[in-house]
Amino acid sequence: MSVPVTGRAAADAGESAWHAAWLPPAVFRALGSRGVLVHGDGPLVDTVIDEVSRACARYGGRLWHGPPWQVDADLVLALREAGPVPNAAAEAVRLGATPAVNGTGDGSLGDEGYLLARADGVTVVLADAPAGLLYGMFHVVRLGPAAFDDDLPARRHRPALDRRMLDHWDNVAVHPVSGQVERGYAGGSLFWRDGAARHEPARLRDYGRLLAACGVNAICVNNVNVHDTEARLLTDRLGDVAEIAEVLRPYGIRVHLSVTFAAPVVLGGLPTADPLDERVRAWWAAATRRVYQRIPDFGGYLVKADSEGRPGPFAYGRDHADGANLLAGALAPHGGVVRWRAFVYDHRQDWRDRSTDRARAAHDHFAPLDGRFADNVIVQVKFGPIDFQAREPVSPVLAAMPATRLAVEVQATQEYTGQQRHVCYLGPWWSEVLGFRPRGAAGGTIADVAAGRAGTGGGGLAAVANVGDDPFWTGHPLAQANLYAFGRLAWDPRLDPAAILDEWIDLTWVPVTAGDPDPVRRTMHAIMDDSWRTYERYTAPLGVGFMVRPGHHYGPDVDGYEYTPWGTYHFADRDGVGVDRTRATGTGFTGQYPPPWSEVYESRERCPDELLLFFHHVPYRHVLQDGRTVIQHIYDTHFAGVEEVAAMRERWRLLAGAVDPAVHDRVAERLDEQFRSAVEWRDQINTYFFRKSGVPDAHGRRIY
Ligand code: GCW
Repeated sequence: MSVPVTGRAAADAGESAWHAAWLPPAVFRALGSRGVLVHGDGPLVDTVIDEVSRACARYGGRLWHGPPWQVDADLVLALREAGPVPNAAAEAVRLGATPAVNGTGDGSLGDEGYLLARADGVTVVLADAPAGLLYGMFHVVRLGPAAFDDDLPARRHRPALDRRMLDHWDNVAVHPVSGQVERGYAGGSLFWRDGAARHEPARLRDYGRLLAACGVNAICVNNVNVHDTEARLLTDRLGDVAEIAEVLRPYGIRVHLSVTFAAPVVLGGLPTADPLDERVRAWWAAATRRVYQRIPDFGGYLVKADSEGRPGPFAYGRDHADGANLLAGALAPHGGVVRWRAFVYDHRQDWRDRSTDRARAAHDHFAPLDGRFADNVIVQVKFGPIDFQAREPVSPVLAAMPATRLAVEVQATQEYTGQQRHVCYLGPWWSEVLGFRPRGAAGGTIADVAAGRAGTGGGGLAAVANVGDDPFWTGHPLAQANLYAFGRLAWDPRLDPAAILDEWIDLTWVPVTAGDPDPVRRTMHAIMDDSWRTYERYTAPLGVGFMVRPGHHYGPDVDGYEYTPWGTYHFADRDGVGVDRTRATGTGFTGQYPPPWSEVYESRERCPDELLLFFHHVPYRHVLQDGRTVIQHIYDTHFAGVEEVAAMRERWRLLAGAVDPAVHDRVAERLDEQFRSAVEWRDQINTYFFRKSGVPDAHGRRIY
């Protein structure tokens, strides 16, 4: 029998308390059993050498990095600038002389790109900068034995997005409401515990390695809600940030910090944080200079301002451009950026007031500011207009600011998608968002917006991290795939999410005995491929969103937010449900889109079914494009969603004995909870709408 297991970092690190996630030692077998020549120097090259030498020590290969060069290499990893490569095949590739790489060989590879080719029985990775060599090495690892096939095509690889960032919502001090990690479902923080830095470089190093292997190159180490203790990371606790930067630097990861806009007041003792005040400017300039003295490659600041009660420029009669440009000015001399979040709305709305629409808020605030932001400001926009729901339209802000660098923010931590108790593979959802064309078929994609214009670079992709000190990193072991997929989609948004899942499976679920890995692969796909849609089926219907329990946001509560100040309503009554966001009779939100979507969303008939209740209030017997009534669709999807979860659970049960028992137990326990929760969702949603509408299920199934 084949016995795939996840490897354990413990195998390398002695008594580590965490599993390896992807990259257990066994995935280095193909590379580690060969002759490998590394040509070039630098800190990141040292990381490559370290990886290769450990793999070779384990699997009997050889590593050369320096004379004498009597080298019989199967794999050459070389920096082009290091000069002639002491390997004829690789040198020919470097000179662009090998026919196989004509047309790919001498183009620019950038700071992170690489050329991967096969020539005369040698696999060659060439890069112009050390990060490219590291990414190229991980590519070879991903390919496994196929990296050494003679028909390996020669190709240049460069990331589509320059900035591929994880935002940790980790608090230094345990917050009375949000805890150690706000919206964290994977235990404590990797960086902080009970008010202090953890000082655990071994695990952080492993984390950096996982991130580099999927392409992440930036991280923010603290929550965007910056409380008192965390504010001081900018000043007297800066050493803790420098320590994290030190550990992650060998993996090409630049550290960023969330700062409070009120810092000049709360840390600097100034009477004001007014962005146009000279003393305030001077304070930020000096604080930022000190940051760069400690952390020369510091990435920049992340700011949540005038949002959900955080301080910001509004208090001084200034706008978001004034606020962002203040910090941009302090960062510019050092090459840093400010990432200014567009998640700004009125969280003290009166639910009786039908004229205020939370969906409109980010566009209302930010679109008029287009063109006013400094070059090193990135406006970071949540992918949807509300808040990381399992279904929302793409935010119209992303089509409204052509003169601004925009970053797209997604949420890997599963706040609204099952909190890492439910399987919900988000690759397909993010891929759909990134491939959306806000100006219609002839225009660019959201990924193009994140990539930015040539020359300036865009804001890239950011995800709220889903990782903690849990032994499986992400609480639910299968939620690791979301982290992996995030990095890979940020590198290449056109990748097929199912193919990404294959990569993750190959790199994580390694057979320890020769045997057929297919049952594991098939089961993973059967459980995960469609799991986001399954989650959507048994939760809030047809794009209406929320319906979660207030506060913690887990489990169903249809009216939980209906009479609150948060602006997330569904307006169900005896006749129908949904939010009228049309220009004709509603809040006018559809008008924030360019054509064709302004017209498509405005029309009840043309609006895609899955977003109908986001844009329209319709009668229960309204007939969808799929031919069913809204009410029957609600019943059908909720029954189907639960059945799908039951099938997932059964599939997983059959893998007992074929995967590491600790992983199997953890997933099984989570699937039990997912099933219980899905049943609760089904019964509450179906019962609620049956009681409101009085319309029975056409199939006579049990509704309470
Ligand atoms: O959805 C909300 C979350 C908050 C979060 C906020 C944000 C960090 O519930 O926990 O705060 O979004 O994105 O700023």
